[in-house]
Amino acid sequence: MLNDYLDIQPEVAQALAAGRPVVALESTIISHGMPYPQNVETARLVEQVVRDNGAVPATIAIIGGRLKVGLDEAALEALGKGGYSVAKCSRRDIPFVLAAGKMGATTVASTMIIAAMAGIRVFATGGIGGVHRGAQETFDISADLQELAHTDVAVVCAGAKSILDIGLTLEYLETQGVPVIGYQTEELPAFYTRESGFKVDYRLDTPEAIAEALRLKWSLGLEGGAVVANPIPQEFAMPKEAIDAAIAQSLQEADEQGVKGKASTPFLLARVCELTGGNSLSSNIKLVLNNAALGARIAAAL
Ligand code: PSU
Ligand code: MN
Repeated sequence: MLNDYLDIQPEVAQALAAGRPVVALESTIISHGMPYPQNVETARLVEQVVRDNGAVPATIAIIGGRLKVGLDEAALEALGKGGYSVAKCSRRDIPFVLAAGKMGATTVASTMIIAAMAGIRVFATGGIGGVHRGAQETFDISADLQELAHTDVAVVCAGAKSILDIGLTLEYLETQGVPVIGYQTEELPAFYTRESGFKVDYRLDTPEAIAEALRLKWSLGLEGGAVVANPIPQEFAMPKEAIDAAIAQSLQEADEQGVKGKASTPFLLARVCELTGGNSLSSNIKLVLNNAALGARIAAAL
């Protein structure tokens, strides 16, 4: 059993045993999603926001041959400082990173897997992986989508970045039976912006309504997760033209440099961040905090 490799921090284990709300958090966003030291500062802040909203945070990573659910200061620092030297770990990578005793930053997919093992149902992050633009040729479709199809964890995010093909991502989720819920919105947000031009499946306006939908889904035996899309607060949103231009340039550079496979998403995220200066980073931090708060309230309502 993989559970033999699971280390649940005492505070998290106690909360789970007592039925108190817990929110899972991922570590790829720390190691690969933001520069140091803002990544570590954000990881700490996110945990604090989860607490402020009545839940216990459980940041997930692979460290020293163990699946860690709940990290201490030193672990957050190591993941943040390690940056790209920390292995990006999705579903397929888990056993190899474990066996090697290496440090692994968990993506949405692998964080969902480990959260589910621990009994955590709600997970908050920035953005999910999806169907990449040009996937008709490259077949680049994130393992996150397949995980959402099968693993019973709701993922609170700010939608999908338009480094992805948002329309195809929604089609894939529909095929896989993954509901996309808009929190107080009918439109799927596109991470840095509140609009994407695409509709969500269901708009729900309270954490309680979202919790009730999830409870029903799972009690009916409808396995799999859900996407809870929470738009970035208006005051932190980026101008669409600036972000679109940066994304277009990043995609072109990735193509010219032949970047593909698991390197693709981190490359695009880093380039968009560089090209938009610090602006996109501060928007990114704000939206993650916003998602952490909603995640905690949904977990409390569950
Ligand atoms: N999108 C973001 N920020 C991120 C990621 C995606 O806006 O940090 C990370 C998440 O960890 C996600 C992973 O699970 O990238 C997806 O990578 P891939 O496309 O290789 O599956
Ligand atoms: Mn990919």
